[in-house]
Amino acid sequence: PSQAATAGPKTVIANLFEWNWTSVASECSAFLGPRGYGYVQVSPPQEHVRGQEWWVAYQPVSYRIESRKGTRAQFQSMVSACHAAGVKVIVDAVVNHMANTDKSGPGWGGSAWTHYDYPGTYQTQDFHHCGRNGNDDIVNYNDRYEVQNCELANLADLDTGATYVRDRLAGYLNDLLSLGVDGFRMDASKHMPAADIAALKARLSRSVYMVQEVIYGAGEPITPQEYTGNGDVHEFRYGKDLARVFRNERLAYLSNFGEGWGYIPSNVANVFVDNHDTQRDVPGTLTYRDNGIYALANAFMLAWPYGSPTVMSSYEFTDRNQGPPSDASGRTNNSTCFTGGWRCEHRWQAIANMVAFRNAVTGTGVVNWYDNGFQHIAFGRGSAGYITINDEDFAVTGRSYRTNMPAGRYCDVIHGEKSGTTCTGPVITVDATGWFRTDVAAHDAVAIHTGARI
Ligand code: LM2
Ligand code: CA
Repeated sequence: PSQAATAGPKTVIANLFEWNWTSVASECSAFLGPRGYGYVQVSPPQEHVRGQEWWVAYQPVSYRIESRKGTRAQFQSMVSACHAAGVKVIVDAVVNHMANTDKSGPGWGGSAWTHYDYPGTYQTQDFHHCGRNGNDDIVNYNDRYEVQNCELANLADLDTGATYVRDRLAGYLNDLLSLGVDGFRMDASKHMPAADIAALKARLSRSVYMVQEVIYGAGEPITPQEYTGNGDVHEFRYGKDLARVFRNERLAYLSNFGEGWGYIPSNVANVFVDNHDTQRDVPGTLTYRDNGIYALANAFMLAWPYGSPTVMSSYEFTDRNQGPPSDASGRTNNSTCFTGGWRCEHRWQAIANMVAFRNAVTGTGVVNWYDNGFQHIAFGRGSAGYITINDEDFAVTGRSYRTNMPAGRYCDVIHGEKSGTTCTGPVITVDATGWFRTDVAAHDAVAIHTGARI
């Protein structure tokens, strides 16, 4: 059954972490487009060091579009397939650095390289050599110069202030734009001055969506706010605080979640419950391993009008370095959802159907907030949608909820798919005064919106 993508701009991003290009192409037409996702974010496409670990992708050795995830031709047809399905493509752009000394050449596609020497691309003078800490590594995050000029995990740090380096990086980004790419997730943005990113942006052949990775750190001199002039910024506090609220505090506290919590302005914030780093490295992060609670947190994110949301899609791992399921020669396997380790959170019913909810409620504010003081909350979005989330250990029964929605019969999209005039799950009836009555099981939710009226 298909949940038709509804009115409103499609702004939700699906992060298909480490998926190969052929699989991304299929997913755009089979699922992301039809369900209303606006963007797919893909892992770094440039040539990288060899190795099984996922993080080889974050060690560029050349700007050939040739990686474990596929060839340039496969990348190109992926972009075309996604566009045909109405899905834009965001590339994870690694521009702060090249490789480190863990691995040695040649790269995935055969390019020769050694530390600080990438023949035809960069030589030693194109890198910062910050002269700190004995090995040029970043140690002190309270020192702006060090964070931006020394080496992140020993990765050769590009002199992004230099004209040659800026031109070369813009050449890479413009090559991607020539292949039809729509946006960039700027990796390690905190490690580059905002002005250096602005200089890259000014060299782009057309305007694109940009989201910068600047991890908020309490008391640090480099802040997410100083990058908002270039475009969106990941608001890392959102997923961290949301996990704490779900695990240890009260959902009732979420009534002013967002700017009220000191975050960057909503219109420049990109948010997520987890990303590829936090799911591995930040204790307490909500991930696919939390199953139903993870789904509830994502449903809340998609229903709540702060920032633009990214839905993570993961493969299972037991070791933080473990790469994606791959064949004997190291090429990433096709992603077959729910088997072979591919968890496909973006397809979970309670998450996927809330994408259409978000599209349907675009431009509306929160109305009719309710909470019980603890783990049961409910709110509407204008006259277009309503959700109630019950994270108590007990069911909430016999309650009625007040919406601003038109009277009618709606499919509960947390548990059902609208198919024509029927719903495969519970049907919710909103009466002439806007009220509806429903039970909500423990650790569950009920959501309705005008795109799923039956
Ligand atoms: C990022 N954002 O700023 C990415 O989101 C993050 O995933 C990247 O780290 C990082 N910056 C660099 O692009 C990953 C991974 C690291 C890995 C690096 C480079 O989290 O563990 O570092 O990619 O491949 C690896 C080893 C690490 C070692 C390092 C240098 O895992 O143990 O540290 O190489 O040898 C000494
Ligand atoms: Ca840097």
